Amino acid sequence: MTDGLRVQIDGPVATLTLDRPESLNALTVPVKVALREALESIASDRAVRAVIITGAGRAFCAGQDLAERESPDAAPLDVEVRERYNPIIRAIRSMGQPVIAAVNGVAAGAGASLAFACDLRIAAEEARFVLAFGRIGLVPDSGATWFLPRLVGPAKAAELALVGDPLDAAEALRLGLVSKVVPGDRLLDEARAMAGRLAEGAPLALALTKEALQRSSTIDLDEALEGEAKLQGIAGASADHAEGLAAFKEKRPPRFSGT
Ligand code: T3D
Repeated sequence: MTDGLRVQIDGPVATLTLDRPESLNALTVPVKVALREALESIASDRAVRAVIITGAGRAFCAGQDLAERESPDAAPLDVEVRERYNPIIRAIRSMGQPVIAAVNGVAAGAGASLAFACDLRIAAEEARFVLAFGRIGLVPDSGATWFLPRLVGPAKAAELALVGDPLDAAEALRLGLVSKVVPGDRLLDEARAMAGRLAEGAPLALALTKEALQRSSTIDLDEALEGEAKLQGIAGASADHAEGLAAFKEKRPPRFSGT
């Protein structure tokens, strides 16, 4: 436990729990630093094969801690975004392991952005997403303007970002923003089950798949086809590919090593 963040490693699955329930897990400087450090440390830990991010109590995360902003020592907003928020988003996107947001309650402001940046989202029935930035005269940050149009389409993204009405879990499921909606008391079990399935996959292939999906947003079809060929060359030369083929022939589950 470090300053509002719990890090728990159970075999191949790391669970990061934002843990300041009294302020709906709002993000302070120590939490942001701890979250970034935890993600960077997990990224280089080959034993961890899937990551879950969730929140303690009734919220996932209410974004920037607005009380902290009143401190005379608070950094200018552009500096805070550049130096504290953006590295968290980059860490999630650049790590090879898949990251699941287990959205247990309200995800507001940069808390919503954090969920959008993850590879997969599972929501509790009581979860909701609020692009709360506009209500306090700010613009969506931490990747929200990049992720949201890609996740839900430009028209819905514009509505959510400009009007700012909450998006409930059922609507998030209908839009494809979340993969699954489950009762709150089942959320962590569901997230762990999904993380467990991911952890059984071939780590190199998963990391390369994540890379290809991410690049697809900014390249044309020809570049995507060539990129896939390159990545397939890497995956095809891996011990995990040989193991996958052997397991198929021997009609047994594969045991991937990540090499
Ligand atoms: O550095 C920078 O500033 C730049 C980066 C910005 C990134 C951002 O994230 S900007 C957006 C910041 N977040 C918000 O504006 C959200 C503010 N919160 C809300 O709008 C609402 O609390 C929610 C919609 C999230 C939930 O509403 P509700 O009715 O379920 O709960 P509540 O009663 O409003 O909040 C419960 C408690 O949490 C309350 O404290 P109290 O009165 O019981 O002592 C409330 O003050 C506290 N809380 C909620 N959000 C924050 C917070 N405390 C600090 N910071 C918060 N963001």
